[in-house]
This record gives sequence, C-alpha cells and structure tokens, in this order.
Amino acid sequence: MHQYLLFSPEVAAARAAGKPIVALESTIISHGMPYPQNVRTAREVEQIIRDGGAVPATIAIIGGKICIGLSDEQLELLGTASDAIKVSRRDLPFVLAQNKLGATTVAATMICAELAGIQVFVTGGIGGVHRGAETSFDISADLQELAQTSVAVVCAGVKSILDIGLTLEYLETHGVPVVSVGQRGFPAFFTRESGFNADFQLDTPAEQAAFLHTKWQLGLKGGVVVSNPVPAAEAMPKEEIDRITEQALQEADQQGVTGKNVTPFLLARIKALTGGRSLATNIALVKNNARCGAALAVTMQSTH
Ligand code: PSU
Ligand code: MN
Repeated sequence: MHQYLLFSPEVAAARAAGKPIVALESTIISHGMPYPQNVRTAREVEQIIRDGGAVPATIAIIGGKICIGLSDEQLELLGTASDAIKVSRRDLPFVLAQNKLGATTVAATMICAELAGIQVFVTGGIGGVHRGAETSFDISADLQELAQTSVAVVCAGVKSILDIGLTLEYLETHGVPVVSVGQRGFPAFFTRESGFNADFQLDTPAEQAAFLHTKWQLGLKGGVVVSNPVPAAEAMPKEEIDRITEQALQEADQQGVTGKNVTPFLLARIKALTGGRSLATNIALVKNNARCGAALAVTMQSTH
C-alpha cells in the first residue's frame, strides 16, 4: 500500500471485504459551501452512498497523510478550518510534506482515488475552461487530470461561470468521454441544459459500467465525465442564474481575482447573490449524484 495513504476503519473494512467504494472530494466542503451546510451535506451524501450499497470515502490531506475516508471530527475540521488549503495536482506534495490541512479538488481527489484503487468519484461540478481563457490561460487542472487518471467522475456538468463549449472541446482533444444520464444534453450544474450535448447517453448503471470497463480494458487511460442533471424540481431558472453569473464574473474582474481563487470567489458570490437558493440546488444535485455514483460503483464491482 502507498506510504502516504491512510484508510479510515470503514474504508479499510470495505477494501478487505471487496465492497464497492465511492470517492468524495473535500474542496466542496472547505471552499464550495458555507458552514454548517457543508458538513451536514457531506454527512448526508456519505449516508446516501451507504444506503445505495457502497462505502463512502471522503478524501483530504491531514497530518502528512492522504486520508481515504474521514471521521466525523475530520469532516467538521474541514468544514470549519479557515486554513484549509485548496489542493489540486500541483499543491499535493507541498501540503503533504508540510503537514498542512488540505481539501482536495476534483483533480487531486482523482489522483488520490486512483492511488487507493477507487474507480468511482462523486462530486457537484468539475472545473473547466474559464471564459476569457484565451487571454487569462485559466483552465482548471481538473481537465488535465481527466485526461490521464482513470477515475469516473459523476457530476452535474459544469457551471456557466465557465465557457462550457470550450470545456467540451478541451475534453474532446484529450480523449475524455463525456457521458450523460437520462438525457442527451450536457447539464450546466444549476440547470438541466447547457445548450450542448454530451458525447454518449448511457442511462443505466449497467451501460455506464460496461463503458468504463471497456475503456480501461483497452488500456485507454484517463477519466470519464458522467454528467447527471439536477432533478427538475430543484433546478434554478436559467435567466436568473445567467444574470447572477454575469454579475459575479464582472465583480471577479473588477476585484482582480486570479488563479486558484477565481472558482471559490465565483461560487461564493453566486450563493450570496441568489440569497442562498443556489445552495439548496447545489445540495440537491450532489445528493442526486451520490445515488447515481453508488449505483455505478455497485455495478462496476459486480461486473468486473
Ligand atoms: N465547481 C463547482 N463547485 C466546486 C468546485 C468547482 O461547482 O466546489 C471546486 C472543485 O473542487 C473543483 C475546483 O475541482 O473547484 C476547481 O477549481 P479550479 O477552477 O481552480 O481548478
Ligand atoms: Mn483556475
């Protein structure tokens, strides 16, 4: 086993028993949602995965170790600590070697999940190509990770804070399949449609698992985006989210927000500008993804 990995008792037991395991990220806890909803949601999402027949493994960097599966106290720590560092690929050695507290992004969670032998990972939204990337070069490291690390990422698409068309072009260039569940359209996180289609519609866990097994058996390394639209009853009106997104983008520009601070800044502004309604949608879509991811992990395990 890898020297940096530390499994929680629940995840260690799941590994020993050959049970399906679902990875969860922690930047969504530290930088994606406010306290206490972040910690409550993290716990509820873990329970949904258990109810779906799999074992949740929330991943974070604590005490110089990659923790695979967190205790209640560790979830609380990540949800409250003001010094939790947002950890993507480039930050991982620094945060581990310096014994700092790290919350993993999609990219870093994929790396850690692969090290731990976990193939299915559930989150809310992935990073992507930012609007104006042709001059800012702001492209999330999540996309490069999807190109090289063999983990399926169940998400609700990407937010319209990003350039969704360019994000899909980038994924195509790097050979990352974008699968959609229950509809042909690629979802845009708060809304069910983005105006773009996914590459392949695969509605059932059996079809999704067969796709993943085939990709990896062919030696085609890299991730797969499994995009699962927010339930219709929880989606936000498109006009409202578009208007608020434009305002948040303008504020980020005016305030000179750059680098790794861009995404957390936009997420926090959108939440504030919608008076918290976007948070309710965010929570609902992550839970919906947890149901989808648990079913996929169970099927992957029974058909490998
Ligand atoms: N998008 C969301 N919610 C999130 C994130 C993105 O809708 O919480 C987080 C994820 O952890 C993602 C990261 O991996 O932000 C991307 O950050 P960046 O754009 O700096 O790569
Ligand atoms: Mn960025």
